[in-house]
Amino acid sequence: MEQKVALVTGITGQDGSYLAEQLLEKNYLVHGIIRRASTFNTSRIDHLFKDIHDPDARLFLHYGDMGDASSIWRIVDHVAPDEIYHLGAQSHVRVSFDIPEYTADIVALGTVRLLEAVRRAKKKIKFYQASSSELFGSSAPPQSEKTAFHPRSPYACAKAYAYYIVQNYRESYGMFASNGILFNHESPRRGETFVTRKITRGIARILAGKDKLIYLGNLDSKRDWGYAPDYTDAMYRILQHKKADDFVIATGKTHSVREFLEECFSLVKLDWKDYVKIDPRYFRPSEVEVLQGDASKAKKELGWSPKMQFKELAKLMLDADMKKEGLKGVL
Ligand code: NAP
Ligand code: G4F
Repeated sequence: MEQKVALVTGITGQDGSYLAEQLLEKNYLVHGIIRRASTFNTSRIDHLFKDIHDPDARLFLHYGDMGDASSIWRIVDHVAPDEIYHLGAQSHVRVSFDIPEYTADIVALGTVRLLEAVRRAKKKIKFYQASSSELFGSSAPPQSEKTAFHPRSPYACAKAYAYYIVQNYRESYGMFASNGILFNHESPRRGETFVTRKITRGIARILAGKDKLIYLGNLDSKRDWGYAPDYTDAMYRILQHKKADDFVIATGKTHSVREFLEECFSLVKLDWKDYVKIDPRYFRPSEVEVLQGDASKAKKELGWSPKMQFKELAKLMLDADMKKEGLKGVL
C-alpha cells in the first residue's frame, strides 16, 4: 500500500504529539511545523524522533510559523502531503484577552494562509481544522453541530473565522476541508497553565513540598473534559470519512472546575479548601459557563466514541504529575 504523508501544524503541542504518534503507528510519513525558540520546545515528541539520516526515519520537522505565509507555502510545496492536520494556534483563552491581535493573526489568518497554500498546490490535499467548543460560548448545552455560535473571547472569535473560512474553501473550491469541533481534552501532556493540569501539577508540587497553595480563578464553570488521544483518533477519522464535513467531538458529560478539584484532592485524601486560593487575575472578562457536547453525529458517521471518562482522566493526570515529582502515584 502507498505510504501516506501527513503534515501537522502544532506538532509540539499536546494534540500534535499524540496525533504524530498515532499516524506513525499507521505507517504514515509525518512532517511537522515547529517554531524557532530560544529553549527546546520538542519535549512532547522527542521520544518519536529518529536521526533524519536513519533510513527508518519517518518524522521530519520544519521551521515555520502560522504568521509567516512564505514559510507555510514553502513547506506545503516541499512536503506535498496527502493530509494536513492544522493544530497550530495560540490556544489559551485567557491569554487571548491580553494578546487579541496576535491571536487573530495566528488563529484566524494563519488558517487562511495555510488554506491558500493548499488551494494552489498541485495535488489534492485533505485539510483538518482544529475548531473548538469555545465557538458555542454562551449557547445553551448540550451543543451539537446545529447549535448557534456565540464566541466569548478573542480566541473564540478567531476560531470562528477559521471555522467559516474552512467551510467557505470547501464550498468555493471543492476542497476536502473539515472542522472537528472538539470539546476540552486533557492528558498528562496538557499545557501546565490549563486548569486541569494546573491542578494535578499543583497537587504534586504541594505533596513534594515545593508549593503551599494553588491560585485559581472561576471554579463554577463547567467543561466537557475528555482524553486527548481519543480526540486525536477522531481527527484521523474525520479525514478518512467519505466526504468533508463538520463534527462535534465530546464525551457528553460536564463537570465544574470545583468537581475536578474535589476529585483530585480526594485521591490524595486532602481537603482542597485548605490548598486553593482565588486570584482574580485568572478571571476572564467574559466567561463560557457550561460546555457539554452532543457527539451523536460522530458516533453514527465515524464510529467514534470516547474511551476514557472524567474520574479515570483525573486519576491518570494526577498519577503522572506525582511520578514526575518522584512520588508514589495514585494508580
Ligand atoms: P497546545 O498544546 O497549546 O499546542 C499548540 C501548538 O501550536 C504548539 O505546537 C505550538 O507551538 C503551536 N503554535 C503556537 N503558535 C504558533 C505559531 N505562531 N505558529 C506555528 N505554531 C504555533 O494546544 P492543543 O491543546 O494541542 O490544541 C491543538 C489545537 O486544537 C489548537 O488549535 C487548539 O486551539 C485546538 N483545540 C484544543 C482543544 C483542547 O481542549 N486541547 C479543544 C478544542 C480545540 P509551541 O510548542 O512552539 O508553543
Ligand atoms: O483549562 P482552561 O484554560 O480551558 P478553556 O478556556 O476551556 O480552553 C481550552 O478548551 C477549549 C475547548 O473548549 C480550547 F479551544 C482551548 O484551546 C483550550 O484548550 O479553562 C477551563 C475553565 C475556564 O472556565 C476557566 O475560567 O477553568 C477556569 N479556570 C479557573 N481557574 C481556570 C483557572 N483556567 C485556567 N487556565 N487557569 C486557572 O487558574
